[in-house]
Amino acid sequence: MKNLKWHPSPAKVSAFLIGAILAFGSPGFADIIVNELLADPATDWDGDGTVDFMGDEWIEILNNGSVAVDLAEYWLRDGLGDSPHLHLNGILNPGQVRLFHGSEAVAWQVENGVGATGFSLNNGGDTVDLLKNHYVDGNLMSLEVVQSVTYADHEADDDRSSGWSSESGGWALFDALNPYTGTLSPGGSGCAPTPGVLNFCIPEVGASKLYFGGLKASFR
Ligand SMILES: [Ca+2]
Ligand SMILES: [Ca+2]
Ligand SMILES: [Ca+2]
Repeated sequence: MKNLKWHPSPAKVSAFLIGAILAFGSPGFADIIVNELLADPATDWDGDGTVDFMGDEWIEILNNGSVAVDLAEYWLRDGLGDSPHLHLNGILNPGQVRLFHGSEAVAWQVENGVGATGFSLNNGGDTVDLLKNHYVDGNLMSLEVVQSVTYADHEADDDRSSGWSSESGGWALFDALNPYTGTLSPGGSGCAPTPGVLNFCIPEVGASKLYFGGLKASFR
């Protein structure tokens, strides 16, 4: 690990000691959680004019707690490797979500000299870890896994997202843009992806794409 510029206190940490508080492909129930993700984009989700397998992946983060949280305490990575793919940023108020695109991860990686792989969300299924700074006596010592979400192959097909559903109370597949008719779990919900807004079910594909396009613009 030759370049630690992305680390806030590089001199104090020579390696990441990941405290594995692994949760079960289910919520770790920290206040900050991975709320929804899209691993196989077929749409220009980040709005840069190009559909890109890396830049248009996205991960949505939710503040499920009762106080505002500084996202600079948090990092994201996929299931492989020790190094995070993105250092989060910004203040997230209770009940709010924030969307991070793969292109944002690439930009951060390039800026910090740690490659340019984006989130690297595998289209055959993968795990997304949410990491949090772990301090000892006020010194940042490691990053610990506070939530680990696993998605399956059929969740990572063109423009299908998956995430927590308030309707079902569990992990659900949002497949309105590319309906899933198989029998694997989670099954198709007929609901559209909801990047940048809370997960609720909008089945009308055309309307939802327009609607979220407007919402995304207003959230940025
Ligand atoms: Ca992918
Ligand atoms: Ca794009
Ligand atoms: Ca959402």
